[in-house]
Amino acid sequence: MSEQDKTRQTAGGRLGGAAGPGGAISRRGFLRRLGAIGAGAAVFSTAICQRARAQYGAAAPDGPTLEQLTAMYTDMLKIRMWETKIKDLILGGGFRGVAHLYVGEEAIAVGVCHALRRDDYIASTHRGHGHLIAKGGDLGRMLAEITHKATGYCKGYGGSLHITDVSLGILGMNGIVGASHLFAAGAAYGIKVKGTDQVAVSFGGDGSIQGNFFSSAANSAAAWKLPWIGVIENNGYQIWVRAADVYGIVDLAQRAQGYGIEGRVVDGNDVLAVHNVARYAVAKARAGGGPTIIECKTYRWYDHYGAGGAKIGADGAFGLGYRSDRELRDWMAKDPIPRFRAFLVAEKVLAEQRADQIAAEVRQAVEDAAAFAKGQPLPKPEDGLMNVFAQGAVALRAG
Ligand SMILES: Cc1ncc(C[n+]2csc(CCOP(=O)(O)OP(=O)(O)O)c2C)c(N)n1
Repeated sequence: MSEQDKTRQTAGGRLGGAAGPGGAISRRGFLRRLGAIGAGAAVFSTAICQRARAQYGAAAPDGPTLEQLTAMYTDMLKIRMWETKIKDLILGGGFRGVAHLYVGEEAIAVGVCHALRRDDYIASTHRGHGHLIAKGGDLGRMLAEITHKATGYCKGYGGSLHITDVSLGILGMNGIVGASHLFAAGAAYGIKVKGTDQVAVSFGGDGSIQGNFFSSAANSAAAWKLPWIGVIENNGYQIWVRAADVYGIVDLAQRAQGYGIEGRVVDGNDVLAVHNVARYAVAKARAGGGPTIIECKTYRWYDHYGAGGAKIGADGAFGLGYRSDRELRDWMAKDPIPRFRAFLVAEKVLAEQRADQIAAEVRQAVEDAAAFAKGQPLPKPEDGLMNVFAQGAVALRAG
């Protein structure tokens, strides 16, 4: 038995003291923590354990290591601070194009992507910066891309909506609502044909399950037992339309049943709850158990999109009237980041001082990314056709 295992056994789920960096959070500790978050009391009880099992099913017996927990916290901060920088650029008026901000939903991207390997695939949405950062996307190249610089991910031609890094398994952001599901199901079909144990995950909003893309993806994944995981980020709105006004069901994961797929509903503002159910779905898919659909309940803090030059209260900025301040404030009080930090500190995974230090390091990394992007050149107009056709397929003509 390793020292780490011994610590886990003797600590009986308590992460403090004996468990050092690299140690693992025990299942008991994890389940106790689910209760602590839910009931506001750090008391482990069999009832909590049973409820958690009922909710999350056959989750992996061991939770994430302390290093993984710290990395998850770091990535949540990266998403929050990087996107806050974009928001500031938008409101500052110096931003060209549009960006759909993910602030408030960080726990989903991080909970899911930290259950994946580098060679697993994700297919993302218009609101995808968070997914990309959680899968390892480079903050500087992403910022260069969304400010249309030549060294950005798409050489400055794609902007926010098309950032892709196949070397990290990122099949791209996508402005076509629902298409992500089809991309990932296609990748999952490829995995099945190749016979590897990779998985493919699609993210999509509550609006993404309305159409043919989702239906084709889910139906094919069920029929062929593909290693596909469809993550529905239910933030309650499709632009200004309330999900509650256009669905006859409350839990969108119920749709899974109609395809013969297992559906799960999880608190999308609880990174460990998301992570636990994602780990379960990934392990199942790797073992040939087929697809899972996971609905994560969450909320986006900012309006549907931000556009350069827009003013507060106008379309393309923040503070429109389609939702109440009260609703927004209630959800902001459920901010997934302080919630996770409080857990990490209470469980002695991080000291307050170390948590502050991580925040300072991330803030600096975002400033460095912004300085990098600012200093990069714009694409040359004469290079415009270079990335349109396969090289040599169409001869370039002068004049
Ligand atoms: C196929 C398609 N139909 C319509 C649109 C216009 N559109 C852009 S975002 C959006 C709403 C998406 O809502 P949801 O899927 O819930 O994601 P969220 O923006 O809430 O993250 C719509 C209808 C589109 N981009 N693609």
